[in-house]
Amino acid sequence: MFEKINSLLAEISSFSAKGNEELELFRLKFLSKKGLIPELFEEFRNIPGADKKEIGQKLNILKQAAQEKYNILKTGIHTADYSFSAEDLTRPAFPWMLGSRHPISIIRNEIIDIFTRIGFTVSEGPEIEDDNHVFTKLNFAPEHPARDMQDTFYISKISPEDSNPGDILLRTHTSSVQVRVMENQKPPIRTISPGRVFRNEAISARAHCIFHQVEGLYIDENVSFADLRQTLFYYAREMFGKDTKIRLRPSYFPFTEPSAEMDISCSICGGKGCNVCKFTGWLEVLGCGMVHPAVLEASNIDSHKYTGFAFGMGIERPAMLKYQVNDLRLYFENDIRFLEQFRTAF
Ligand code: 2NM
Repeated sequence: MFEKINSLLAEISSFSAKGNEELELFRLKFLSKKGLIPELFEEFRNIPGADKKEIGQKLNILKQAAQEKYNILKTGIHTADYSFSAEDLTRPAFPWMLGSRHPISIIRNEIIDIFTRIGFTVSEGPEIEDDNHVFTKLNFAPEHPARDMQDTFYISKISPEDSNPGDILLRTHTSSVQVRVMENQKPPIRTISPGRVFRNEAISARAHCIFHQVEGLYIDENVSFADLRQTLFYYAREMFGKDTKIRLRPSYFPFTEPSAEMDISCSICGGKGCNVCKFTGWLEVLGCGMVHPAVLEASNIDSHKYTGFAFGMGIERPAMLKYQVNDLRLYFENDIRFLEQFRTAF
């Protein structure tokens, strides 16, 4: 019996398991009810009294060794699985933090997507501009109030009264990009220009000195106000939902004639009247009109052959509507707690 116990002890101490299956076979062989160790305890009953004490001690040592081996291998296999996956160099790093787009970029990309689907290109231009591209070629009169230093950030201006075309300023709208497109391309022109614009305004929850615009321009032979209306109707339905209604109200801009402002039926209450639409059922979303012949001629486009429409809209306001943001300043502070709430497509 001594020899038997010793050889089992040797077998147990040199045993190692490659996986849970081998370990289970070990348990069945030594420790289970019908295993070798309970069997030895059964034999032990018939051992003569003189040897009983020593063999009993030895048996207990054997049982302990088997149980300890089993416990160690059980946890060991668990750790071994862990380290295997930790050493798998094809695994991505963990935790894998996904970034998020800025809400202004999400809306801008949606607008770009809607217009590129119907053949518009995207054009960009400088944020630092000259007086010519921002005002003069867009039919702003020399004394137009938008040129005033109280509205426009001038980088160099010879004198506040002097609207010298050489004056350098921060663009107040992205129409300046479209002037550059008209100077450099021949009709047909179908383009939108998204970008940052700058106006000298006091910063508050509802106004900021930097904001974002998308302007659109379509020039060809026989472009009509009906084309303008249907294009913007398409845009409104894609952007705000297929049941959206539009209405056009007469307005005035120096660069378009006639000019209009477009309202959509309130996307919050569906036109019934609520806080957001101030109980009118309508929300103002953009300005538009037929490009003024003087604007076409200023960039050498024959206004007798070609007509066009143009429109301009801010991005901040629809983004505030869509995401229920009540303070414009959040868009510019880049607080991570704000930005990480916009994990979405685009
Ligand atoms: C608006 C409203 C109406 C506009 C005009 C032009 C250009 F360059 F063709 F003359 N671009 N964008 C325009 C027209 C912008 O924003 C409220």
